[in-house]
Amino acid sequence: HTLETDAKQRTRRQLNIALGVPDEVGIIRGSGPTEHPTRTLHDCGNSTRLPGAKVRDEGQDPGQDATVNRVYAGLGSTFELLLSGYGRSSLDGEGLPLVASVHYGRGYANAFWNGQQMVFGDGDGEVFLDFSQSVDVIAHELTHGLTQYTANLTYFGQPGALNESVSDVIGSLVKQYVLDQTADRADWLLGAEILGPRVNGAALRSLKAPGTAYDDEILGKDPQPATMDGYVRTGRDNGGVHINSGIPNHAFYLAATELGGKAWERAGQIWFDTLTGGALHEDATFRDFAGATLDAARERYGDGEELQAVTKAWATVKVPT
Ligand code: ASN
Ligand code: ZN
Repeated sequence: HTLETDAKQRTRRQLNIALGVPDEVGIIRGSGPTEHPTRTLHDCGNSTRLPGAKVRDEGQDPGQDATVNRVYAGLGSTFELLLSGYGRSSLDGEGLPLVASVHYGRGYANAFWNGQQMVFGDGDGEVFLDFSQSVDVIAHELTHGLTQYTANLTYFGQPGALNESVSDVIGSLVKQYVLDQTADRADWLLGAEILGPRVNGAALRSLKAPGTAYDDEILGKDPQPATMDGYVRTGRDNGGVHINSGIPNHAFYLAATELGGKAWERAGQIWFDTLTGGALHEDATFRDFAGATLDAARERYGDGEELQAVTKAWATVKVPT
């Protein structure tokens, strides 16, 4: 990654020299790809106005608010996996500053990407805890930004479920990267740390066993299918984006565990290449996406065990390629 970044910085310097711009101007933050994140954290103070009051800038030491500190660290870990794992400088590939707001609303039980920044609620404390407590949830929201700048998958039906799935996949990979876990040791759960005391469950979702994350009087049973046999046709949830994402989620899990080792390395690289490589249509179906992962695997690793593992994974979840 440093190669690409250095080359771009050299080009910029050449351009600055040609334009008669002093050299220091070329290294102003935000003027090109950076090797470090530029994070800004805001506190909504339980209001729903965004972004709220600025509470921490990049490079400032941790303060008293654990939520701010967790989100700051989670944004940093996600930035680091994108850069050191895949050579990408932030969401847009050009060092885009990362903005997040915490304490959004009162007892707000969700987190989201609004097209420009991340937003985190505190949860109600009974069903959901502070959404910053799972690093995979932070990375999930941030990945919606990455998708927006790359494949831009339409948030409805199958492309919507793929959009959700790549957020879960990279969410889980960031957790594994932070814990330095191999695929066989990972929990493959999304939001394991944010289910409250009144809920009977392990997490929001499971990539290893979709449909088993919770079974509860308040939330009901985890509705996710693991294969096309359980595909849910519905108009709710933007056409089931958080439901049918179980199918591509499970395909990733199968490919990653078949390959073994660190899931962000080969399986993660193939999914990253698929998302960012420009071959996907915004309205990609599961079949389109699966085909694109095979192309990405072949392109990067040739006709070897990677291609085999990915082919077998899609066959197991019954998505045709
Ligand atoms: N937390 C949810 C998500 O990122 C919010 C939403 O429904 N868009 O998927
Ligand atoms: Zn999402």
